[in-house]
Amino acid sequence: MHLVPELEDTPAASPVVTTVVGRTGRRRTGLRIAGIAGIAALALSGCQGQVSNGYLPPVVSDTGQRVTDLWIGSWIAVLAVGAVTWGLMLYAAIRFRKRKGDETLPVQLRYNVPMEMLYTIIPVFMVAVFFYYTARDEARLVDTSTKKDLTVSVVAKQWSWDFNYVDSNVHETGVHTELDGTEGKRAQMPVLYLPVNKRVEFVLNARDVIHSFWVPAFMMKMDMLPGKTNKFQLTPTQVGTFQGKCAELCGAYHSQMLFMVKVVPQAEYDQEMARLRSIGQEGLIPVDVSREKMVQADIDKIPAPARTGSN
Ligand SMILES: [Cu+2]
Repeated sequence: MHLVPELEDTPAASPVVTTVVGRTGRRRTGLRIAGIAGIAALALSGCQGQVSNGYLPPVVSDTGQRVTDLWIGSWIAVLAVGAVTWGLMLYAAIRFRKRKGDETLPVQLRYNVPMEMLYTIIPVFMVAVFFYYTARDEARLVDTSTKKDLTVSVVAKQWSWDFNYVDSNVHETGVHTELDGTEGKRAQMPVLYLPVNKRVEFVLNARDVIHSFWVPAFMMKMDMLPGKTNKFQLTPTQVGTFQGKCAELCGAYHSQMLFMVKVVPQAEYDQEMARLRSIGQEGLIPVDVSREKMVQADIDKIPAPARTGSN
């Protein structure tokens, strides 16, 4: 930055150099302004939500509000802590700044027991508060004791998804959709149908490596582990089409391990079940085609028709 005026002031610097430096400097400033404007525009336009919901997507499931509240509460807490910390830093920097002619050090606080206790107890207390609210909400989000209306056994595989509609005894099997820019590729993605306002239990398994079941709009995500069964329940409360994706790096085409979620009225859901039956996708794809051997306790968690073989 200091280079520009120095060069311009020095008679030895040739006019050519001066112009080049001047122009580059201007261009650099221009680029910087454009960059900042770009980032600001991106930040403003990229946000789906608003301050009131913490820039999260709108709530479309029964658990969404809980996640939003935890998120907003955490932000309020960290911003309050930040304001106090920045305030104290600023206060210390001004109050104890070096004054002209004053060569003495301010009072040095060393091994000050009350001070050290204070800055140990306060952070431990803050972490405890965060832990309490997180643990409380997580316990509710993974609670599967409520009566469910239907069960979907989701099986992840490199790099797609199988959906077993346990109660209707039909399945959807997805193949990896290679998104190469060709028109209509997205329409080939596997689609998970869910009836609106019905409590769904998702039973999650993986055939090969660790994947993660994630529907961003539901604000819920859970790991899918080979040889292990995970579960959670959720009620979609709004009709619509949402994106689903794998949220655990699982290999070369992890980023293309995508699916769509269609939350539809019960009648439309029943139609889809009938359609799957009519095209021969009756029955469930057993989890025993998985690479990993499972322990009995985890096999027991899988709805019976989708379990390993029948021995
Ligand atoms: Cu994956």
